[in-house]
Amino acid sequence: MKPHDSQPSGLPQKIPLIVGGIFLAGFILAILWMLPLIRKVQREKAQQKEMLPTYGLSQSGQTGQNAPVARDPLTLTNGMVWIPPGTFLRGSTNGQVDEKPVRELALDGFWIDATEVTNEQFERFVKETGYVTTAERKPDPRDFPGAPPENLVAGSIVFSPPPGEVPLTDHFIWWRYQRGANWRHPEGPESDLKGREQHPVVQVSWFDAMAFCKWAGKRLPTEAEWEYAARGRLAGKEYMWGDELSPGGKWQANIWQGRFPHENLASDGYRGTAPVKSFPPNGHGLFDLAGNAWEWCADLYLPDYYANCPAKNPPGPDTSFDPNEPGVAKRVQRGGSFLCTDLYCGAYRPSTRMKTSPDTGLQHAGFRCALTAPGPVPARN
Ligand SMILES: [Ca+2]
Repeated sequence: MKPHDSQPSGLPQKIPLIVGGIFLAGFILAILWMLPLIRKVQREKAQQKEMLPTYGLSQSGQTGQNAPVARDPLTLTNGMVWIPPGTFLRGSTNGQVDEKPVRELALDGFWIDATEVTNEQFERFVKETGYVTTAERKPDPRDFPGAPPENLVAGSIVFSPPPGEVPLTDHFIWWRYQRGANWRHPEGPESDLKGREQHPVVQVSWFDAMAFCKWAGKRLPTEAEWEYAARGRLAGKEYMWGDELSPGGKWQANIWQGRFPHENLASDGYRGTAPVKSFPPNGHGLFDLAGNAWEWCADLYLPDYYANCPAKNPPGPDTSFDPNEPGVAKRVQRGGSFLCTDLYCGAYRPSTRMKTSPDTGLQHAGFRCALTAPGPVPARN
């Protein structure tokens, strides 16, 4: 045996070991990098599982300060409207890609609040339960690894219009995180709710909306229920009131007039939110589904859910994906707000879909409740 056969150079033999070592180190580093994200997703999943809607009236077995109050089922429908069972065409052929395909859905009957939940109603819930909303809590450092502690302050997102025209492609230009903004102080610590008792509550996360619903013995509407209710018996119309945005020059919803986001003409009478019922109801007698405040739905958001969902009582997908922000499980919001214009957003259309992280509060977003319960007893002749 030649010496060089028995004593080959060490390097070629070690190459697989070195490559393997580099790969292993990279893998470990990737796991370490991903760990906070994985933990956050796990926490959100656990939280969302805990907050799943209660379909029906049973509220037993809850303890603690956020326990729902036992209520007489007859009082639950106070201020609610019965939406009879039926079929409707969901989606739009001329909207965004996630509004397609248009499909006929069949829904059971259900109750839905005639208006958005108001500040006065939300205050009663907070007084009775001591509930603290997401925006009032200090952000968990585990959700924001690397963030300086001084930046981890309770707050929420407020509209911050620029002085002049800006490209409409970057919404970060007109939104900012405001320390101390929450449902009691929608625009920040200097603002309050005086005179806004009948305005929709805003700056509430999906979790806050779910907590309110539990307390009230209600639930959030599914996305299908919301659109069915919003269409108000009008099939295939562009808006909830017909095909014209402001028939006869009369505004039908609290939305934006002027050039967005710097010119707020308020020709509908309101620069921000309006008291609920300030605009005409739709065909079901429901107010402000279009505009005023966005409304949380129960569903997770999935852009292609319409193509694959059940045709009867679709409950929403069991997973979420937003191509614009992969990795964040989002919930659906509907109806647009006082910030929507035909030049931007346009979400006062009944088919427009929005998706938002469930822990996010916004100055223009609230909710209304739904309820599964028997319909009204027909009047005797
Ligand atoms: Ca609304």
